[in-house]
Amino acid sequence: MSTAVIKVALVGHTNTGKTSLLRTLIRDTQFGEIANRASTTRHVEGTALLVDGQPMIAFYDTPGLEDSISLLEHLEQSGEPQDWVARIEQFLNSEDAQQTFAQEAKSLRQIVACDVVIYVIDVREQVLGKYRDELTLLIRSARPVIPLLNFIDSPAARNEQWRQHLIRLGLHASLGFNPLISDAQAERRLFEKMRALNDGLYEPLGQVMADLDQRRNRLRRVAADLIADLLIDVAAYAPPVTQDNAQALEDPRRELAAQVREREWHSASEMLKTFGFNQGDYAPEDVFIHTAADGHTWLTLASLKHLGIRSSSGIAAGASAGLAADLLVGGLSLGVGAATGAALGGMYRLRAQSRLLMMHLRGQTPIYVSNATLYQLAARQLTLADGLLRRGHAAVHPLRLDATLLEQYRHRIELAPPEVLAQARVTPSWSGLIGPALGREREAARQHLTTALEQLLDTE
Ligand SMILES: Nc1nc2c(ncn2[C@@H]2O[C@H](COP(=O)(O)OP(=O)(O)O)[C@@H](O)[C@H]2O)c(=O)[nH]1
Ligand SMILES: [Mg+2]
Repeated sequence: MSTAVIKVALVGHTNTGKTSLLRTLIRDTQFGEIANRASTTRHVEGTALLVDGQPMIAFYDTPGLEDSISLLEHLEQSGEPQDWVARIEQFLNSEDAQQTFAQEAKSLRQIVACDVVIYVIDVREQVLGKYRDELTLLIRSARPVIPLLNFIDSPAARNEQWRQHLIRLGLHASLGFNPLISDAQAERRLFEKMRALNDGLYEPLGQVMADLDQRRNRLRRVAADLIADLLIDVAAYAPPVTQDNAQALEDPRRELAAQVREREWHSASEMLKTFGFNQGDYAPEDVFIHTAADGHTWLTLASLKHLGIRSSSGIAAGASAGLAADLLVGGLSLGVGAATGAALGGMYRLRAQSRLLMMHLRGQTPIYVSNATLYQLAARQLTLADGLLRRGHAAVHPLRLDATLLEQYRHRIELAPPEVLAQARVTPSWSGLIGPALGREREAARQHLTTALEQLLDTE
C-alpha cells in the first residue's frame, strides 16, 4: 500500500458511508466493517485500488475529526506560526496530539499526507457547526478536498443546502454519489474531479479510469460467456426416452427440469463469484422449466435449416416440422447430400440425423426444454448480469431481478433468437449436461453466442 501512486484520505463522521464508498470503489464486499451504530471505524483503515495487480490508489478510511470544534479553537488560540500548514504540522508533533486530541490527530496526519481528501457528507443532516469547523480545518490543511454528498436520494436529503454551503466555503468540486450502486459515470466524475484538483494525478488517474472501463468490459464478456455456456448446455440437451406412455415420461421430464434448474444456479453462482459477490447477494425467484417430449417439434424449422434442408428446396417451407423430421428419418440420403455440401458443421448434421434415426428405430423420443424456457433462462441471466454490473459492493439487500428489465431481455431474445441456439438443438454432443462438452465446433458456437449476448448486455 505504501507503494501506491495516489493517496486518498476519506474523512467524515461515522455512518456517513465511508466504508460503503470504499467497498464499492475497490469492489470488495468484505472490506472494513459496516454497522448502523456509532464509531465503527475508530482507527485509520487502509485499502488499495489495484491496476494490473499494482496498488494505484491507497485509500485511508479515517474516523474523522471528532471534536473538530475544540481542535479548531485550540489551533486558533496557539496563534503561531501564521501559516496554517505549518501550524498544523507543529500541532501534530505536540504533546496535545498524543493526548487530548489523539483521535483527531490520527485523522489529521492522514489528511496532510495524502494527495486528495474525500469529505463524505450525509446530506440528510443539517449544516451544523461541527461540519463547518471540520471543513475549515480541511481547507486550512491546504489539501485538495472533494466533498462527496451521500444519501442523496433520501427524502430527507438537503442537497442544495449543502452545495450552497460548500460553495461559500470555496469548495466547488462537490459530487453526489450513492455507494450502494456501481455507477460508471459517477465514478468517472469522481476521478475527473481528483484530476482537476491535483494535476500531478492526471496520468495515473487516467490509467485507473481506463482500467475500470476494461474491467467492466471484461465482466460483461465473462457474464455473456457464462450465459452462452448455459444456454448451449440446455438447448442441446435432449436425452432420448422410450415412450411407452405419457405417464412414463413424467419422471424423466421432472428430472430434466431439476437438472436445468441446477445448471442455471451453477451459472448464476459463477457469475456472482466473477463479479466479486457471493450467493447471498442474489435472491432468485423460482423458474418454471417447461419441458416437452416430442420427436417432431424437437426439430424446429430453424434447426432443420441447420440439417441442410433449406426452404428453397421446398421441403421445409411446405412441410410441418414433424413431417420434415419424418422425411429426414426415412431419407437419410437427403441429409448426407446436404451435409457434404456444407462447409461448416457437416459432421454435426450427420450425427444429428443418425441419432434421430436411431431413436426412431428404438421407439424413443427426445425430451427437451421448450424454447420459451430457454429464452426465459437467457433473460434471467442477462438481467442478473445487468443487475450485478450496477450493483455496488456495499449494497445491503440481495439482488432481485428487475421485472421490467427481465421482460425486455426476454422480448429481445424471442424476437431474434441467436441462430446458434437452433444449431445447439440438433447437436446433443454440445451439452455439458451429459458429460464434458468439448470440441472446436462447440467452442466456436459458444463464442458466437457470447458475442451476440454481449451486444444485448449493453448497459451504460
Ligand atoms: N440508503 C443508503 N444507505 C447508505 C448509503 N451510504 C451508506 N449507507 C448505509 O449507512 C450505514 C453506514 O455506512 P458506513 O459505510 O458503515 O459508514 P461509515 O461509518 O462512514 O463507514 C450502513 O448501513 C450503509 O449501508 C446511501 O447512500 N444510501
Ligand atoms: Mg466505517
